[in-house]
Amino acid sequence: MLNKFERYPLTFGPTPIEKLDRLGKHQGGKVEIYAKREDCNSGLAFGGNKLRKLEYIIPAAIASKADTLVSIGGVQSNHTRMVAAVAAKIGMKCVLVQESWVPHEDAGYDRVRNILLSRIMGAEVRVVDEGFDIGIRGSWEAALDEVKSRGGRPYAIPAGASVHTLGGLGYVGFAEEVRAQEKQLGFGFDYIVVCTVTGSTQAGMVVGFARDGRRRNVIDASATPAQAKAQVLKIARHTSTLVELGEEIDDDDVRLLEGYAYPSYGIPSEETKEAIRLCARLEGMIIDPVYEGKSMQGMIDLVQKGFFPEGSKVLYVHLGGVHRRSTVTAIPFATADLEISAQSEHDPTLL
Ligand code: 5PA
Repeated sequence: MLNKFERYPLTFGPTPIEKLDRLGKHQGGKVEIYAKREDCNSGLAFGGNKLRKLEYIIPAAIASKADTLVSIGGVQSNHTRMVAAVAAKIGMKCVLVQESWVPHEDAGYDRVRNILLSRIMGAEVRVVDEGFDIGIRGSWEAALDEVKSRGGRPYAIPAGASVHTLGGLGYVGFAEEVRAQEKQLGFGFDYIVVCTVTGSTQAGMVVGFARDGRRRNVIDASATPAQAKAQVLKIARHTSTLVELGEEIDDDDVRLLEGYAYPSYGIPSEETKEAIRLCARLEGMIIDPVYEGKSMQGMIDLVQKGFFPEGSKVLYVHLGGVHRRSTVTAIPFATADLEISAQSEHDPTLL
């Protein structure tokens, strides 16, 4: 489905699928659990899901003769870390807008882990006050304008590389890769469990797997599931046209389980922390408290509830994510952060 699109390689190649035998047995042994290790996909700054998306976006950035990649995320965004790494690798400058997506009290929060790595990789980092939102943001548009006013040539990459017109392609490729691996393995997966926030990972999978008609389960970690679902559908429909899928994407194709994002984006519940410990102790596999901890918690809960029929093969997708909270405090859910901002009308690369 992707042959006609240019791809700039940023990853090692197909990611491994590993059986999580001890976790499966610990959960009662009725289903088989496997992990697709997107966290091990590249040598670029610890890798992760953004690279598959950026592989299809970077050729457009290069063709536009840009000299600066401009992107946005929370203070501890994995995505902005990946954009900084890619900019370094291809020899462009990088400006990152880091918003206050997660309430935090630890003094070093804006100086360590992901944001530190982005600075080390040479990105110009701006920390701003805005709260969580997966849409298009004024602070990001202001950063683009500023690069222009300095005489630079910015290339805009939206949050999570999601509402970029090519943002869904990477995970269409993921689906094709899994299909090829299933052939080698001699069996297919009945369910895929993955975490969604800005949506193009899930959207790409929805399109890539559409022809199989198999059920895929996706765990919301955004805590704004209505907005996330709408964004996944929009990206999936756009991407299905791009790749000439020839099939409609229905509302029902996007299955987003809302029960695990509590208490809010970025804050793990006790159950999320328990899932992280379990996975670490049984498998030595490290997952983070913002994204994969929640999808792991969701998968474990679904196994316990008997949601997956006995004998099912479940593929858990580990999308990467650097462990990023040293302390965790229970902080009330701030509804003021949930306003949906207007979409940009100016940039033709945005959906
Ligand atoms: C992220 C996203 P999508 O945004 O494509 O739905 O992916 C969710 C996701 N796992 C899952 C990890 C480790 C992720 O980093 N991260 C964002 C970021 O700014 O890092 C886009 C939110």
